[in-house]
Amino acid sequence: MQIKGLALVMSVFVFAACGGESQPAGESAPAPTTETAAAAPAAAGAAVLAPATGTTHEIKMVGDEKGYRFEPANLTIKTGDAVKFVFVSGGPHNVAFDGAALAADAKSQLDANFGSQRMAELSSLMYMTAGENITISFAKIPAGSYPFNCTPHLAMGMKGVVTVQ
Ligand SMILES: [Cu+2]
Repeated sequence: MQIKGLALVMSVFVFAACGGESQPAGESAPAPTTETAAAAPAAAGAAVLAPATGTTHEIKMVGDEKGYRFEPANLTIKTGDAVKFVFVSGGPHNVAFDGAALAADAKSQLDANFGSQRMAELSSLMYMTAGENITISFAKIPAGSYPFNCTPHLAMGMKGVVTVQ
C-alpha cells in the first residue's frame, strides 16, 4: 500500500514537472532594454568644465554692520567671461546658483564650471577666511539671467544675479 501510494505521488509529481516543462519558453518577459536605452541619452548632462576665454569680473562676499551682501549684486558679463567671488568678511559664505531658474543645458554646463570647488549641484565650498575665492567660468553658458545666493545668508537677502549677454 505504501509503495503504491508513493508511486502515485511520484507519478503525479513527474507529470506535473513534465507539464511545466512543456510550457512554451516564449512567455518570458520581453527584455526592457528599449526603455533603458531611451533613458540613457537624457542623462547626458555630463558637461565638462569650459575654461573662461574673456574678462574675469569680481564680486565681493561681505558681511558687516550693514548686512550680508554680494558687491556688486548685479553683474552683466559676456559668454566666455568669468566671475571671481572673493570672501571679504562676515562668513561663512558660499555661491549657489538657482537651478530652478535655468534650462537643463545651461544648468549642467554651469555646474561643471564650478570645477574642483563644487560642493553640491551649482554650489561652491563654504568660505570662512578673507581672500578665499572661487572663479566660475561662464564659457559655453548661454545668454540669460543666472540668479545666485549665499546659502547661509539667503534668508538675510544675500543674493544677486549674473546676466550673460
Ligand atoms: Cu553669506
